[in-house]
Amino acid sequence: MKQKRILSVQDISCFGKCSNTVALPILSAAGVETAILPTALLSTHTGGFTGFTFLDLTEEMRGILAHFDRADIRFDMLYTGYFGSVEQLRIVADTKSAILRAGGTTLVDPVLGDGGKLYSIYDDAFVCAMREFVSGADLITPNVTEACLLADLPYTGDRYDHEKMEAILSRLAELGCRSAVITGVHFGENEIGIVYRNFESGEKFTLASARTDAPLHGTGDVFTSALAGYLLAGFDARAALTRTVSFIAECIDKTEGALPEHWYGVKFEDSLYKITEDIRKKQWEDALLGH
Ligand code: PXL
Repeated sequence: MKQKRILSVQDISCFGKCSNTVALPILSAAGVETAILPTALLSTHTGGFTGFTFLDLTEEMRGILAHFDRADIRFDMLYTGYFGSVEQLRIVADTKSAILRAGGTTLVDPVLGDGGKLYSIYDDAFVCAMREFVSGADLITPNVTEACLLADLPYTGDRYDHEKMEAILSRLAELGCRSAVITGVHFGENEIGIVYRNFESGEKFTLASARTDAPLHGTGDVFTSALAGYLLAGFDARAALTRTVSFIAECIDKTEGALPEHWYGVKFEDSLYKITEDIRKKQWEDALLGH
């Protein structure tokens, strides 16, 4: 299979393990050629650090995308995460079709907030702009807070509630994305997982693993990066999500063993081998079956 190429559109937080500093190693472990379009440069992420620096890169983004276009650089997947402004969402929406190769897909992690709260740099106008941005996305990966914000429904906690989840999903379908994975859903006391729905085919399932009590910053970024890697390797949604959930569970286990020093993010490095192994195994199987 020809090597896949992805564009990861999110900030660079120099320290703290999120956004592009986790997307690059995880996607590389998945064998994907990874380019970045940084939205901002921060000294650290904003989840628990104070006094961080923040350089907005909106103008640079225009220049980088224009250069990609002149140089005919195109991608198999556009993967977006943390944006700095509504204007940045517009810049990427406007160039989306030009930078994707034929058959290219869009994976949007609609980073807005967590624990029922909007992240400090965002406001209602940004949430409205994100609702528009997810329209036409092949897959979105909101956590429960973000799903409620997109659906314009009140956040009542991360606990799974069938009626509430159906209401959220039907609003997400109305926004025009093709499929959604809602992450960080609590199934009972001891399980955490995801709810998947494909709005076109109707495919749906939930997956869960043992629950941890430590809400770790950047878990969503590690999750979506691993998922992008598995999808680009050719796994279908269920197979990709099953492996992603198991990868995250191992990463979180390792992080918990390193608390409290490692409070700022997910300790994913020791588990990267799992992604490489899963993908190698699939390649061998596909080669044997003559795919
Ligand atoms: O993980 C999402 C994220 C990404 N980038 C920055 C953040 C956050 C969440 O707080 O602060 C800079």
